[in-house]
Amino acid sequence: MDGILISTKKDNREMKELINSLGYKVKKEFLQIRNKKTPYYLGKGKIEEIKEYIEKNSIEIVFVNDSLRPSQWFNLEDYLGVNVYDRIRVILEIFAKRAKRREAKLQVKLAKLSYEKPFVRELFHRVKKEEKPGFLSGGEYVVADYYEMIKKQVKKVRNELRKVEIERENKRRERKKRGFYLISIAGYTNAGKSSLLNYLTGEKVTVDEMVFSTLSTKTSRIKKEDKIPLLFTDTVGFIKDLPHWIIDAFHSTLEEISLADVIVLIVDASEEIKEIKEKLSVSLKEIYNLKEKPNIVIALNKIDLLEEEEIAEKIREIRKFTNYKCVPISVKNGVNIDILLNEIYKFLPTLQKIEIKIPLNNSDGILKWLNRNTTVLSLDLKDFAKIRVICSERIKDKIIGKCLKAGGEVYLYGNRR
Ligand SMILES: Nc1nc2c(ncn2[C@@H]2O[C@H](COP(=O)(O)OP(=O)(O)OP(=O)(O)O)[C@@H](O)[C@H]2O)c(=O)[nH]1
Ligand SMILES: [Mg+2]
Repeated sequence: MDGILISTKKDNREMKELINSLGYKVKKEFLQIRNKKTPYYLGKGKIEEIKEYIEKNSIEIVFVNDSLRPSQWFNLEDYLGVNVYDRIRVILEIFAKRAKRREAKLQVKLAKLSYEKPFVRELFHRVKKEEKPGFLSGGEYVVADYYEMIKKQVKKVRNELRKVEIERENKRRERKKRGFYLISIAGYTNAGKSSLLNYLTGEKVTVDEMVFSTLSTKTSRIKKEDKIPLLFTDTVGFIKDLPHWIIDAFHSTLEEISLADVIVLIVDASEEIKEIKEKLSVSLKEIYNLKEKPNIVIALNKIDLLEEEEIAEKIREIRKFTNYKCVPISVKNGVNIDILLNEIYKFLPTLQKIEIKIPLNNSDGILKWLNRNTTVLSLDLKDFAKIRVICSERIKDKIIGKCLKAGGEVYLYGNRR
C-alpha cells in the first residue's frame, strides 16, 4: 500500500525501513526543515500541498518521522482525511504484527494503551469544548469512560506481566542452580542477534532483514560440549528515541539483559562508521539503564561484507569510542566465533576439575546427575565408581555435597579453563 512521508529531518532512512517493515511503500517524501512545530506540524502552505497530492494520488496513509502531539495528530487527520501514523505508532504497529507469544502480546498491549492515553485526554478536551449544555451532551462522559477503561486495562495487563516475570525469575534461579552462566545477546535491531543465537545453539529463531523480527526472548544452551555451560538469550532489538513507557512495557523481556552474567553487544559492521557509533551509543545507553556494571563484549558482525582495511579502521574508531573488547565476527561464515567465546569466558570464574570416588552400589543416581550437569572426562567402574569431571564453579559445592552424602571421596584438581 502506498503512503507518503512527512518530515522535518534530512535523514529519513530508518523511518523508511520501519515503514517498509510494516508493509507500506513511501511514494513521496515531503520535507520541510524547521525547528518550530506548528498546530499542523508543518507550515500551512506545505500541508495544503500535501492534501492536494493525497487527493490526486489516492494516498491512504501519511507517516510522520517524529512524535506528534495529540493535538497535531487530530488536526492532521481531520484536515488530510486519511490515517496519520507518527514514528512511535509505526513501531507499535510493527510490534503488534510480530508479537506471537503471550508475553510479547501483553507487552505490546501495554505499550499501545500507554500510547493511546494522551490522545484520549486530548479527545476529552475537544469534545468538552465543542459541546453546548443540553445539546448533544454526554460525549464527554463517553470519552471519560473510555479513559477509565484504559486505566483499568493497563492495571490488568501489568498484573499479568508481573506473573510472567515471576515465572522467568524462577526459571533463571533454576538455571543458575544447575551451574549455567547466562549470556544475553543484545544490540540494535537487525544487527544479527538471532543469527548468532542460532549459530551457537542450533536454534531456529526467525532471522530476517526486516527490523524487529524478534520480540520475544529465546534462551538456549550452547552446542559445544567440552566447555563451560553457557545459556544464550536472544533479546528484542534497540532503536533510538524510544519513549520510556515502551521500555517499561518490555521490562520482563529486557530484564534478561539486566540479569545476565555477560552481555554480547552485537553491532552491524557493514554500516557507515557514523551510524555504527550512533547505534552503539543508543545500545550502551539502554544497557546502562538496565544494569549498573555490565560485563560487555562487543561483536562487530557481518565483516564478510567488508575489506580487511575497512574492518581495521572500524575497530580503531570503536576503540576510540569505548574501552570494551571488540571482536570482529561473521556469523554468516562462522568467523572468529571462538575468539568471541573466549572473551566471554574471561568474565566467568574458571572451571573446576573434580575427581570422585563413590561405592558402586550408591553411584547410579549421582552418575546420571553428573552426566547431565558436568562434562565427564573419564569413568572407571572397577571396584568403585571413579569419575573425573569438569564443572562450573557454581555447582562445585553441590557436587561435593552429593558425593559425600553417598559415602564417596572428592578430590579437587585446581582450575582449568
Ligand atoms: N552478510 C551478513 N549478514 C548477516 C550476518 N549475520 C546476520 N546477517 C543478516 O542480517 C539480517 C538480520 O539478522 P537477524 O539475526 O534477524 O538480526 P536481529 O538482530 O535478530 O534482528 P531483530 O530481531 O530484527 O532485531 C538478516 O538478513 C541476516 O541474514 C553476517 O555475519 N553477515
Ligand atoms: Mg532477531
